[in-house]
Order: sequence, then structure tokens, then C-alpha cells
Amino acid sequence: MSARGVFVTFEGIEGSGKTTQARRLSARLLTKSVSHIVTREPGGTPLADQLRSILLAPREETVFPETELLLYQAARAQHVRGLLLPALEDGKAVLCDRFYDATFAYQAHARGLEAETVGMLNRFASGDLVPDLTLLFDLPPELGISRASRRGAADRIERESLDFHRAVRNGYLAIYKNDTSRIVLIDASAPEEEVFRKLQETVTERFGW
Ligand code: T5A
Repeated sequence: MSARGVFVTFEGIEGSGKTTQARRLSARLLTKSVSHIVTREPGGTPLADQLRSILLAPREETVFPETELLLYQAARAQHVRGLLLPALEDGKAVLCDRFYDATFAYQAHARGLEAETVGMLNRFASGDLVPDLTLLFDLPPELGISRASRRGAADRIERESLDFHRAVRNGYLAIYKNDTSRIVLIDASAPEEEVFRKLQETVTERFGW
């Protein structure tokens, strides 16, 4: 049986460049023949992808924070059991665009739900799966939103106020301060190449990639 794969998560506010950097790391791992998958939350299985569409579609009806939290957790429960655990058990590395830190930053810090409830549901949905490394891409929300807006129409969460996105960023920074061994903070306002250099340094040091 192969050793369990390495689980790396990519976190940050909207437009922080996580997706760009996850793709770049994946390209590097391909050149080194490191067997891996790239996935994202919400999403990663057919059912979780459907939940993603439901969560991100702009809508007239109010989406209550409690409803939002449970839908994100439902998508995560499916993703963890349907894709992440089988891949890790098969010895593959997993690069995951967002995981449970996003739920703390968005649903607890920004929406105001109780951190204890969010933590309990995070553990339940993730089956106690913990990332080996989390890369937190940090930049001012004004810059992130302006980058994200270049991609086209804003989704339901991107349409939130600047204050909301500031709260998300502060939430992420608070999570980082509590867990500086798992989480590595990267200045995402730097040019793409420089951001990747820092990421590369980190994954080489930790995993020899
Ligand atoms: N959510 C998610 C919750 O509320 N709770 C949860 O539990 C979870 C899991 C998911 C949404 O759901 C919320 C958070 C989100 O609102 P998403 O697709 O992950 O949606 O959210 P986004 O943050 O919008 O992710 P994106 O993939 O859309 O943005 P990225 O990954 O941050 O940024 P990226 O790489 O697409 O780059 C954006 C643009 O900037 C450019 C890129 O080329 C691109 O055009 N760029 C740079 N430009 C200049 N300098 C750099 N260094 C650049 N890096 C990238």
C-alpha cells in the first residue's frame, strides 16, 4: 500500500490568485512526476458541483447564513468522502482550492455565525481531515475584487460589500495567527511570478517538491 498523499489547501479572499497558483504548482508537479489531483470547494464531485452552482448563483431570495453554512458543509462532506480521502489513500497529493478555513473566514468571521458551531460542523463534514499545509494568499480586498471583476459577472459572494470582504480577510489573518505551523502567509499583492517563487520555496522545504 502506498503512503498517504500530502494535502495542501489554497486560501484567500476573492481574486487573491489561489486558482492561478494552484494551476502553476500542478504544472510543476507534473514535470516532477508527482501524482496529484487539483480540486476546489465547493465542488469536486457531481453533487458538490451542483451545490456550488446553488451557492454561487445570485438570487432574489435571502440566503440565511445558517442555510449557507449547511450547504457549504454538505458539499464538503461529499467532496471529502467521494474524492479527497480516496485520492490521499491512493498516495496522491491533493491541491485543494479552499477548504474549511474558508468557512471560518466567511461564515463565522464575516457572516457572524458562532465559531464554535462552525468548528463543530467543519469537523463533522471533513471527517477530521486536516491539511498538511495551507497557503494563505493575502492582499487588500480592493485589489482582490478588482482582479476578480476582470473575469466577468460577479457571483453571489463577490457581490457582497467591501466591509464584508475586509471581514473575510481579517478572519483569515486571525486563523493564521492561531496556527502558524500549518498555515504559511504569502503576500499575494506581488506579481504572479514572485508569489509563485515564495510558494515554491515553501513546498520544496516541506515536501521536497
Ligand atoms: N466560500 C467557499 C464560503 O463562503 N465558504 C466556504 O466554506 C467555501 C469553501 C467560492 C466562493 O465560496 C465562498 C468563497 C467564494 O466566494 P471561488 O471560486 O473559490 O468561489 O472564489 P474566488 O475567490 O472568487 O476564487 P477564484 O478562483 O474566482 O479567484 P482566485 O483563485 O483568488 O484568483 P484567480 O487565480 O482566479 O485570479 C483572479 C485574477 O487575477 C489575476 C488572474 O490572472 C485572474 O485574472 N491574477 C493576478 N494579477 C496580478 N498579480 C497577481 N499576482 C495575480 N494572480 C492572479
